[in-house]
Amino acid sequence: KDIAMIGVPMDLGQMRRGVDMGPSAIRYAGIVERLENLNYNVEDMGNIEIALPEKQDTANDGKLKNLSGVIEASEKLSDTVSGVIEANKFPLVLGGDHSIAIGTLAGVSRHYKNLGVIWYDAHGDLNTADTSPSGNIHGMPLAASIGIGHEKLTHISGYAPKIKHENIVIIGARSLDEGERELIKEKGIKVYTMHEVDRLGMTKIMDETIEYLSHTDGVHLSLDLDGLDPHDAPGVGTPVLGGISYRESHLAMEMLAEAEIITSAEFVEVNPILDEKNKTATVAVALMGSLFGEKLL
Ligand code: DIR
Ligand code: MN
Ligand code: MN
Ligand code: MN
Repeated sequence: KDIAMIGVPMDLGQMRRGVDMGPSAIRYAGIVERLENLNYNVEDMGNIEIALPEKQDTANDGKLKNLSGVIEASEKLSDTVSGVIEANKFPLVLGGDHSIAIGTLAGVSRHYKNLGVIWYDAHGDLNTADTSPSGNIHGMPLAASIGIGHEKLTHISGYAPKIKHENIVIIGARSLDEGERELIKEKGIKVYTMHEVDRLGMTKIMDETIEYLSHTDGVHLSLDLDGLDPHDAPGVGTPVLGGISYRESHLAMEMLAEAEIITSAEFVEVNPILDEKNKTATVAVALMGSLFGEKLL
C-alpha cells in the first residue's frame, strides 16, 4: 500500500512558537525510512504553506485567535488530503498544532459515509469560542468537526458536520474544560479518561474501541502527542501530568494495526523547541511504526 505524507507546519492554533517545526522534527527522526522498511511506498508531499503568525490580520478574529489563517490552511489541507484518498493512498498528516484536524477531517470525511475517529489526547478539543478559556483553535477541532462552533470552522470545504458524535472515541483525557464536560455529557461522547486507562488497562480499552467503531466505514486516528505522559513526550505545548505511557501507546498502535481499521492518521503537537533531543518526534515515529505493522518477531 502507498502512503502519502503531508507536513503541516501549523502554529496558528495556539500561542507557543516551535510546533511549526513538528513535521521537520518527525522527518529528522526517520519516518520515511521507518515506513519504507515496512515495505510501504512513501511519498513525502512536503509541507502545506502556512502563513506566519506575525502576518496575521487579527482584526476580525473575535475570540478565535488567528481565525482567518486557520481557515485558509484548513481549506488547503482538506483538498490535499482528499486528493491523496482519490489517488488511493493512505494520508499520513504531520503537525503542527491540533487545529489541523479540522482540515484533515474535512478532506477525509468527503470519502466516507460513516467515518469513525479515535482522538488520542490529554484534552477533549471540544471547545468553542464561548467555552474556550484560551481562544486557541487547537482546543476546538473535535467540536468543529461535529458541527459545533464558529460557522467558518464547522463548514470547511462547504459541508458540516464531518463526523457524528457517536463515532468518536477519546482516549487519554485528563484535562477537560467545563464546557467540554457538558458537551460530552449532553452528546454521550465515548471517553476513556486516564481513570479508565488505569482501571481497565489499554488492552480492554482498545478491544472496546475497535468494537465500538465496528459499524463505521473508515477510522481516522488523530494522535496528539500530549496524550502521552510528559515523561515520554516532553516536547508539547500543553503537557499534562499523569498521561498514557510509551508502552501503553505502543500496545494501542499494535492493536489498531492488527485490527486493520485505520484508514487515515495524523500525529500532532510535536514541538522540538520544547523537547529534549527530539525525543517526542522519535516517540511519534516509533508509534507510527507500530501503527503501520512493525513487529519484533
Ligand atoms: C485547552 C487546551 N483545553 C484549550 N487544549 C489543548 O485551550 O482549549 N488541546 N491543549 O490539545
Ligand atoms: Mn489536541
Ligand atoms: Mn492535547
Ligand atoms: Mn450546513
